[in-house]
Amino acid sequence: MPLEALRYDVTPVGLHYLLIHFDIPAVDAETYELHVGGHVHRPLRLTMHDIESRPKTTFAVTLECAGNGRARLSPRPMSQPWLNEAVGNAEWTGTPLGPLLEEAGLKPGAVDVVFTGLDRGVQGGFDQFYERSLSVANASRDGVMLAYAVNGGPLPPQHGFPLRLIVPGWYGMTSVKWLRSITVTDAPFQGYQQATAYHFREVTGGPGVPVERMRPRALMVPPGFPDFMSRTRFVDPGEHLIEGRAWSGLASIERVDFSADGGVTWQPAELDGTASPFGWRRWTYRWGATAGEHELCARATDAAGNTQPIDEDWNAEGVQNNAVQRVHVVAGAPPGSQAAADSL
Ligand SMILES: Nc1nc2c(c(=O)[nH]1)N[C@H]1C(S)=C(S)[C@@H](COP(=O)(O)O)O[C@H]1N2
Ligand SMILES: [Mo]
Repeated sequence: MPLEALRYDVTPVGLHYLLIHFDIPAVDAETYELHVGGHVHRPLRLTMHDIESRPKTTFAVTLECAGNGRARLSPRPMSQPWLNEAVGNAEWTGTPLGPLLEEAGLKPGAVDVVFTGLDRGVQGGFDQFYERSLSVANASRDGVMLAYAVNGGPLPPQHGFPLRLIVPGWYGMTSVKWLRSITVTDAPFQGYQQATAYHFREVTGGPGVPVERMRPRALMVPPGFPDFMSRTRFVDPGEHLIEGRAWSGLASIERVDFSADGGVTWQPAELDGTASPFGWRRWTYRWGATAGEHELCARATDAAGNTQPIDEDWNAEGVQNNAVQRVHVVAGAPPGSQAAADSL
């Protein structure tokens, strides 16, 4: 998502980020069936008509890829080289998952709920369908839904047509697209995307800690205009309204701080309210730009006291890097401009 799209509370679908491990599968909605089975009393087969006839819910959810910020790590882990743009806040419509699991009737001893996609590929030496799991307790939480619409329109192919999981608060890999089946297990799920990938490992090959909820992050709309190659931004000296969004999957956002000197000194930004408990919050800061170079930073803190590190937390997969954003800005005339020529 281009960072200027942080200006929209609801991210237009074409500006929302995308992460697709393999290929977008071909699906015929007419013959599509979702299979719910495994360790349940009543396995279900649901058509899209069955699913769309169930109770319906709509709310905005901030989705962020666990690899957001990866390209800032050095040495850079080999995977999608995101800077800060792997985020979006769309309005998803679907049916809550909890009641559907109740209807299927979990058998005693149910442990995990496995969500399997229709997309197949090879990763880490394994031929697989993309699949991830949640514990029964996490799968049954409020907000977890099977979504078939986004921003009031049908789900487009790239976002999981005809049906995807949405898990608010968790990094994006949890929200399995192109759902084929939901399988309840009586033993912990050990699939590749669950047990091997998506771990925070301080050393390559270490056991690591599973990646789950989004760490807090604030991002700003980069002010002014960019230099094509260096991405340095130019603004006029004077007052600028800096705006951005902040979110955390661990607790609600409590404060955002702004720095114009690379994180040496911080000032509190103003926070707007939020329409969705699962969506990002807008923040603003009135910055008085003096002529010269500045490094603008924003830092979010949530109600549980989690905040963003100033420097990157290196790890082998390059996940959960929520180090503060840095935007290099020159207040004054850019080289080669009429204003620069006039001042000679
Ligand atoms: N079936 C399937 N689901 C998937 C993926 C995938 O490759 N296949 N990618 C995951 C990852 S890593 C992320 S970050 C989100 C991205 O969702 P989006 O493309 O709708 O923004 O989808 C998740 N769900
Ligand atoms: Mo992701």
